[in-house]
Amino acid sequence: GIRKAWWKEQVVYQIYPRSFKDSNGDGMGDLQGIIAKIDYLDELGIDIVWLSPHFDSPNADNGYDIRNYREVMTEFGTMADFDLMLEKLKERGIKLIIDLVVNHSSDEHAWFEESKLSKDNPYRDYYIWRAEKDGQKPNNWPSFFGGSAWEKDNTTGEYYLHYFSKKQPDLNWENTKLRQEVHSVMKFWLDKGVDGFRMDVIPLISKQQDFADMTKTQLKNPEIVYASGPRLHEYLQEMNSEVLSQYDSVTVGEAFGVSAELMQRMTDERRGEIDMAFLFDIVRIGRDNWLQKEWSLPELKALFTMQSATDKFHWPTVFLNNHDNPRSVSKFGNASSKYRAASSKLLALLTLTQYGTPFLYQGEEIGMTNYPFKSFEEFDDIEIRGNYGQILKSGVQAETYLNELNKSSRDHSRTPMQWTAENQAGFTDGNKSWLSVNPNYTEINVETQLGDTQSVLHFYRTLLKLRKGNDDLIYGDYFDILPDHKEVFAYTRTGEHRTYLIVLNMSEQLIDLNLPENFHSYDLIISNYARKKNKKYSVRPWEAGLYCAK
Ligand code: TEU
Ligand code: CA
Repeated sequence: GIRKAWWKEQVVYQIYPRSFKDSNGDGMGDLQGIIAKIDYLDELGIDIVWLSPHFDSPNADNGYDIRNYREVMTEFGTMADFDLMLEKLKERGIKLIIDLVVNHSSDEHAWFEESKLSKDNPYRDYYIWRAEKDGQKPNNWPSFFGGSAWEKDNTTGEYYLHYFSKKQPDLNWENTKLRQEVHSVMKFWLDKGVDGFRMDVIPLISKQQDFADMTKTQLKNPEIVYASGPRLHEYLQEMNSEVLSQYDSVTVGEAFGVSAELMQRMTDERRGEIDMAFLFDIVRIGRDNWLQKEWSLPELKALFTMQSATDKFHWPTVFLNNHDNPRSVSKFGNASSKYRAASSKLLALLTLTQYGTPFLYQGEEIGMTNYPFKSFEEFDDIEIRGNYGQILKSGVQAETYLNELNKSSRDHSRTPMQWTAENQAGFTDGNKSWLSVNPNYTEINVETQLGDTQSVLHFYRTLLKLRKGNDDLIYGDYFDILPDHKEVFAYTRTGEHRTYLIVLNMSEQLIDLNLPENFHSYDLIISNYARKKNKKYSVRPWEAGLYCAK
């Protein structure tokens, strides 16, 4: 059978600190804000917090550009605040994993400031420098945030590589010294007591050493080329034996640009690399860059089946949200006032009964929705600011682009957490927030939902309780019983003791389901509809039910 592990049985909650809770009225979330909400997290029932970057940073990409890996971002507080937060989390038995962003650093990192001084500086090889080629950039590689992945630095006249913004130069993992620095940063935090890492764009760390131009096809998805460097597995194995194997920790890699096959190699327990990975296939279904196209339920189901069909040496993650993607209720559910609550609960049931470790994202537990962006000025994201000009120049109408961003932008998930119906949603005591609060905060907020036992928040709490320690739901076999149904997602989880049946109507239609005989005697455990119905398996709009065999 499957090897049991604490991180397979627990539920992770991602905090994007700048948008979680502001404690000092400056409009930006901070660590004291998190501390103030630990009771809330405890009562919600999550087990592990994943904290998006809290390190010293000039914030070109909201902390995903680190200036000092051993210091706390001034805006978020001090190391003493961090230590206190960790201690308070531990008191409640909540674990903490932090973001390891080591494909690149900030261009303001001391290593980079040294590196650019001269070609023979001892830190030169901490980054990737190349000379001009025939008066041109070293190759045609693009940056995800617009333009070329190469930036010329005038001090030496050479170019440095940056897959993301030019404020995020890529680190040179070919250099043993650099790898040792990373290991030592990891030990620094593990020794403080953190329980592991979420590894930012980890498959990108090993670079194709021929630095060959990409073909036209490759240029459409450069991440595939970037993620298939020759030494990735070697680096991960080294990191594991030098650092991770010496701690009881958990690691989850962001598998950007990675095929299911490559992911299997990274997370195979026998290989000693990382524990889990985030595949993008589900969260980005129908996405083509900033375009959000139509997708079908059978396609989505096939992805869940694929994830769960791994052998006993792999363990998947389950998530529908994070700080890089729109709000799940707006993408997978129905954010209209009529169905928002029901469909948010349906997605809760989906996320918490699938095969794999669930990762929730702040605000998901109250059904926060996408933000209604009306103009480009309202966006903060460097990805949009960097690509905007190029996209419009290519002939795309501004209106079309804005329309698509209203479905796909990363900023949807970055608006402040909605705590109360008061000014600024109770996120800050000040008069403004770094990114606007979603205008629906008077309706969607924690305070209101705490007082309503039928709320989305209470549904999450109930499910989290139900899942805790339930080996059948956690380790049980996954089976999709209606893979081709276009509206209903129905599957079973069969463990040693029990079989659970999950029936999710992902449409606004009333549907008469013909489920096989053997399911007819199942008992309803939990549903997002209060009223019972006469016919057991007819499913109402966005109805979600968890059933169990007698
Ligand atoms: O994300 C990488 C990633 O997969 C995408 O967000 C990517 O930036 C974009 O969609 C490409 O079109 C990680 C972090 O989660 C993200 O917040 C950072 O901006 C990025 O790496 C750089 O560190
Ligand atoms: Ca603050």
